[in-house]
Amino acid sequence: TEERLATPVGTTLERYIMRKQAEFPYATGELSQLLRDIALAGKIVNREVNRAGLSRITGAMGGDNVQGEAQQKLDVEANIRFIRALTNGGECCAILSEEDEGIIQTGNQHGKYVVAIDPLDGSSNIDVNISIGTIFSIYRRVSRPGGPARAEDFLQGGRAQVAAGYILYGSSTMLVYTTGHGVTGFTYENSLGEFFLSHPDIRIPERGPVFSVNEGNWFDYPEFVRSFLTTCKERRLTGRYVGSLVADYHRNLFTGGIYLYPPTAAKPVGKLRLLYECYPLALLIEQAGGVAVTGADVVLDVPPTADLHQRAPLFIGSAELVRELQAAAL
Ligand code: P6P
Repeated sequence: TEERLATPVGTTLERYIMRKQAEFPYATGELSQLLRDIALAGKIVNREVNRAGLSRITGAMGGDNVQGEAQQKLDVEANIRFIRALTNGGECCAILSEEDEGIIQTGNQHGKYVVAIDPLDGSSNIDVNISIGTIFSIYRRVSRPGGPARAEDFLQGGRAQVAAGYILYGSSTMLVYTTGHGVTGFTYENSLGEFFLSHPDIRIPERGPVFSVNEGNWFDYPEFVRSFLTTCKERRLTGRYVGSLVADYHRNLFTGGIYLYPPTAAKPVGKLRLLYECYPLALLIEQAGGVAVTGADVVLDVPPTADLHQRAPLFIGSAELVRELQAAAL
């Protein structure tokens, strides 16, 4: 019966993955293993993030860590942790990271998947103890197995993603992801070192009370953005802008609302990266019943260019609000 199949809240990520894999007989377990590898790196980064302030206080910054490596900036450290976990896990043949210009070959040349990742978005928030996040996007490779991955593996377009998600290092640490069958949230229990199922089926409200934008750029925004925001204020919506994409996105996912990173004269295609910020968050929001556009166009339908680090404007959140903005952009 439906109840029997429903996965009880409190299940560990491990048990959840195994149960879901059983529902897809053709699944051969590689994607499951890849998600485990990402969760492992998330646990390690979570520990580093929680210690960051202390390591600064204890003067450890600039010293050597346990591997005798120089203490790294946290975003560089996170990058190393995800690369190491994805390399050791064996399922990922290459990584595109916000921290590295080119594709990172892991050496797993028979790995079926590639991962595009922003290891620690919003790292400028670390120094002021604001929540930060990891954003990841997974594709099945299309280049010849047994050889190195190629740019084309990462340039398949947003709808070719087989999975996407984020880890939010906030008041609690959460892993939220989709494999195309809805959005699931797990909360990390530090004392046990486990992610537990806490939000089995996340759906964003059709409309919501929040708009998230940097109003400091007001006079640089296109007219359609200013008129949309003026309407939000006339409706007495609430302005909430953390300045950390994953934190703003995650709050709006639960309260309903819209996050905006518009184009400006200085940033004609905005600031956020298409492959490892806009595409994965857009897949998640569509799976949760929301909408993501770059203005007139739906994010997941925007074709990638050859620039692996290309940027795109982003308007994302509750369907009613985003569609209203999209209509203003047309
Ligand atoms: P601005 C952080 O640098 C980031 O990439 C996102 O996490 C955040 O939403 C945005 O940029 C903030 O940018 O220009 O408003 O400071």
